[in-house]
Formats: sequence, C-alpha cells, structure tokens
Amino acid sequence: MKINIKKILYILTLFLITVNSVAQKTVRYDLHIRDTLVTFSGKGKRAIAVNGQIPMPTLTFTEGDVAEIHVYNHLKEGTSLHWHGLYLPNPEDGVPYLTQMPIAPETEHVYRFPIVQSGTHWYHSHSGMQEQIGMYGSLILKKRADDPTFRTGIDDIPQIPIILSEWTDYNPKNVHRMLHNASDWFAIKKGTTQSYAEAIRDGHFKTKLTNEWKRMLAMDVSDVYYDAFLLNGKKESQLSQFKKGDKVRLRIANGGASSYFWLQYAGGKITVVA
Ligand SMILES: [Cu+2]
Repeated sequence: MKINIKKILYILTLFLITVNSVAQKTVRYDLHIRDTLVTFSGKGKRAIAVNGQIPMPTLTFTEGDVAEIHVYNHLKEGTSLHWHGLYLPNPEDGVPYLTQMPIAPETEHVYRFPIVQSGTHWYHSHSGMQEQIGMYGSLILKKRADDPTFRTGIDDIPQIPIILSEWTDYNPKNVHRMLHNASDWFAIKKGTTQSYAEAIRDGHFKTKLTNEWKRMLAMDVSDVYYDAFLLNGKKESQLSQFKKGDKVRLRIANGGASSYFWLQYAGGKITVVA
C-alpha cells in the first residue's frame, strides 16, 4: 500500500482545525461550604456561607464554556448543588440519592458540564433545608458575542445579578413541620387569619365552610412568615455606580423558598427583555 504523505497531512490539518474550532474554554470556580452565624433579624442564628458569603458567589459563564465547579464540604452533614433550569448531563444535576451520592463532610466534589444555553438562572443546595439558610446564588449564562440573537443595547449593557430571598429565625425543618400541620401560627404573625364573623359579614360564609372542610388556610400562597426579605443577602442595597439616564440590566432570580415578589421601579416602567 502506498502511503500518501500529502493526504495524511491534509487529514491531520483538517482534524486540528476541527478540534480547535470546538475547543471549549473551561471556567473554574472553587466553592468552600461552611457553617456561619447571621443576624438578619437581630438574633444570632445558624446559617451556611459559601466562600464566606450569603448568597453563594455569582457564577458567570458564556454559552459554549465548560463549567468546572469544585465543591469543598466543610459542614458536618452531606451537601449537593443543583443548577436550576440547566440542560446538563444527568449525573451533574445535583440531586442526592438520585443522580449522585451526597457530598460527604470534608470531601471535594467536582461538577463539570458544558454550558449549552444562555440566560439568568440560579443554583442552590439540594440537600435537606440548606437552601433556606443561605445556599442559593445567581447563575449567569451570557450569550456569545457572535450569537445571531445578540441584542445591542440589551446584551452588552452593564448587568447586575439580583437574587431575592427570605430569612426566618425558625429552623426550616420546623417551618416544614408547621406547613404539614396547617398551623395558623404564620397567619397570626402576619395578621391574615380569618374569622367566621368576618366571613359572614362579607357574605362568604359558604366559602369559609368550604375552606374549613378542605383544611385550606386563609393565605395559601406566601404563607410563611419571614423575619426578613433579602436582596443579594442584604435588606437594602444601593447601586451608586450608576448615574441618572444610565441603562442597567438587572438579572433577577427568585431564590425564596416560598415567597412571590412584586418588583417596582420608582423611575418609571421597567422593560422586560427576557
Ligand atoms: Cu431549583
């Protein structure tokens, strides 16, 4: 058989070009998970901080990147991380006992998956009630500059990730138990209890009876009382880097465990771009 050097070189070049064009950039993050104390309500309570902060650090990738997230569990319990709304290989989905075993105390776990989409997402612990005590963070997937859907004036303006959440001084396991018991305690705290007298006065005696029969609480959405509502882990936050007339894109995720949020802008209408 005659070996054609020219042909081999041609194939080799073609191979190298192909490999190079699909070569993906690996973007690495290191996350150290530790117990901490917080005082969101004034009282010191146990929480979980990642790299010393609540929420967890914002992870930013560009479509086409490979995400490589190293998780170091310094807790005395197992943990896991779930990438909310991401298309990824199932073993990377972060659901303990389903797609992986819990990340054991004092061990390291690496999540590695290609980023095949763009958009505003978030990530959180999928173990126990760890999400409720600090394990949530923004996950920003940027469009590639050569994306045919890239919008000038929207995709290239300053972006601020915002993750909304709530804080309760109760152990979240206790909140869970109270929801199962259909306790009125949160309604009492929020002043949203209903009485038969009020129902009759408003002509809703029948509705009240039906709801009692269904064991339905008066407030069935956002039915947990919280001691604080947080924006990027703070009760208040200023974006003093912007001047009047500047355009800013807010990438908002609701990391709350049970709250719906209503957003308003004092300067007029907000344009929803995604
Ligand atoms: Cu989720």
